[in-house]
Amino acid sequence: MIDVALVPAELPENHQLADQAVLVIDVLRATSTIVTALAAGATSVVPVSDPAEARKLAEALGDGIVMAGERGGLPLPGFDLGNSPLEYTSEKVQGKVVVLSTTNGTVALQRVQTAEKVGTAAFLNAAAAADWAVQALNEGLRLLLVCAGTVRRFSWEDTCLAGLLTCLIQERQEGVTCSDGAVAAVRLWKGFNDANEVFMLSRHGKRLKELGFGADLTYCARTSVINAVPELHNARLMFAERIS
Ligand code: 3SL
Ligand code: MG
Repeated sequence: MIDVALVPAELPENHQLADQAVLVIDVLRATSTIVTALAAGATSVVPVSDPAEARKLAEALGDGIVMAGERGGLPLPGFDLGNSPLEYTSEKVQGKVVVLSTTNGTVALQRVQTAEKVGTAAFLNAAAAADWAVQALNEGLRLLLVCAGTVRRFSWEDTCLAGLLTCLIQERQEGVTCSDGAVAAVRLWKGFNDANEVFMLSRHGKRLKELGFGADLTYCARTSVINAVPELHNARLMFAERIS
């Protein structure tokens, strides 16, 4: 079955996700940034919820670290990069470990660490994420798509991607059933032609535009252009094929 948590509050209280494969979705912008950083050659991305924790971890890890993240959409003081995926060029992140702290996306990632498998999805890697999900289902795992939401509230764009992923998974695997959350996500997604249209109605999309990040929306709307899935291993996200 494909299940969708429309907000992280739907996750089990005790965080027990042992028999599940979880795809975390924060289209605007954490999971778009994560997949972009790895595609640009970062060796891993370490998601942390708290900026102070990010500073401590970066100190402990030593050289080759990029401290990154946002609060209120804006770069954190003293950090090397913000949370705009367009900042993550190979000049800045190639061969580096990115320690990333964001308001919603990295917090959701920390809440699902007990799952058997954890990956991240964005429109950018939608087709690869659907393949990853089908493989997990074939391994006998239950599948949960977790929408990171915006400050604990429902997020339009994350739910639309959950809908697209559900459609792509069903195209690849016959007979997969859906929870009510997954059905709702599909209905929502089917009302749009593409991610650009989704972002035009999204409250957080509008906010990012006001903050001057309109180009991020155009970039994050690109669909299935990165053919890889960041996967969590030992608290670090790496592309699955780079994990030995
Ligand atoms: O909340 C998050 O994880 C961020 O992606 C939010 S923002 O788009 O950088 O404002
Ligand atoms: Mg978001």
